[in-house]
Amino acid sequence: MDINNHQQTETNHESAEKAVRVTGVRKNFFLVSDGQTESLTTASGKLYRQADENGLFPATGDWVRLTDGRITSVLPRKNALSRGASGRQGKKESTPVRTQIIAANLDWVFIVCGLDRDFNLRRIERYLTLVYNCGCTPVVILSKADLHESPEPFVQEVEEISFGVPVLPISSVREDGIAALAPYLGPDQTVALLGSSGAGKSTLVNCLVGKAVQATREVSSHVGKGVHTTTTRDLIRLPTGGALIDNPGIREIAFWDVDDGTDSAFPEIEAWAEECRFSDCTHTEEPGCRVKEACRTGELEEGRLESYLKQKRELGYLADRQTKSADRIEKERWQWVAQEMKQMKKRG
Ligand SMILES: Nc1nc2c(ncn2[C@@H]2O[C@H](COP(=O)(O)OP(=O)(O)OP(=O)(O)O)[C@@H](O)[C@H]2O)c(=O)[nH]1
Ligand SMILES: [Mg+2]
Ligand SMILES: [Zn+2]
Repeated sequence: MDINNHQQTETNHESAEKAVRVTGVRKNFFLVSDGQTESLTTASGKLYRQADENGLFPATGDWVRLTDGRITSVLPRKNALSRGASGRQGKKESTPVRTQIIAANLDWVFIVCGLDRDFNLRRIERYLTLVYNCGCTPVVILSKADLHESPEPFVQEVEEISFGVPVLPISSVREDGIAALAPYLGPDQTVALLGSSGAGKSTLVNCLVGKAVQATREVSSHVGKGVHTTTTRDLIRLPTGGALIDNPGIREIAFWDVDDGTDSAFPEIEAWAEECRFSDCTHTEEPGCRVKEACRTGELEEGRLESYLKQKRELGYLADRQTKSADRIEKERWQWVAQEMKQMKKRG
């Protein structure tokens, strides 16, 4: 999206208004860019109060309206990558109850997975579901390909579970496979990086920018896990004109958005499920279950079915819990969008 298309200036009032993009969120302030310069700003009290109700609080990647240099509203999002907030309610409950926006207005989400101890098909499945549920488009990036003679076997394994999603092996340290990322990084494209700590997200950012703009740190050698080096979500401009949003490593993938059935990380299981004898088959012990049959014949791996059933249980639970408030939020959002359109028309 070209920032100039979004520029809305108002001259007939004393207040100066314009649209800018949020490039970073800190505790008490925001970084915003008008395409030329980045500056620090705060949000109006009204925006904070409204955010308590509609949950629409500026996130990295958001387009926002600045009035007299302060953020007064968030423009409608094309999409948003979100996850259940890991904040606990009370002591014992760790169920996510509030969405936490990772990044907004994305053309692609790079699921970054290292070809070291980070490599895990079940985790990639969970990331794919998360990305689909948020209405975003995934690309799987297998980083640290230089650790192997050939990354090809890994690519094949991931392709078998990702159904048409591009799977690209890269090495940021050797700059191998980087050219294949170009189609996703053109001007006006925004990509968010998602993955566990230590997967190599920030190293990839630095490689694409051509200098060390993000801090990186070695993975702990005894547990093989990252040390949570990146702590903020920042939008970084690339020389190609594209934008990359680097994120902190994800600790656990909790689902939030309710699956609307548009895209699924398990299309083959869902196709077999159509052939089960019972339409509400749970694929556990019912007779005439085509999915279980696929496990017996070796068409489907038991581990993948377990992964599918686990995700289903989580999503089903969340759906019950959220339907009401989600409907309300959606209604409010559309009222707001309609208002917004009217205003924009007025201004010409
Ligand atoms: N061999 C090899 N190591 C890599 C590659 N990319 C990253 N690494 C190493 O992996 C470690 C972690 O990289 P980071 O870029 O800090 O990982 P991150 O995903 O940003 O981690 P968090 O910020 O903690 O979420 C560093 O020691 C990097 O040098 C690669 O392509 N090959
Ligand atoms: Mg990092
Ligand atoms: Zn079944």
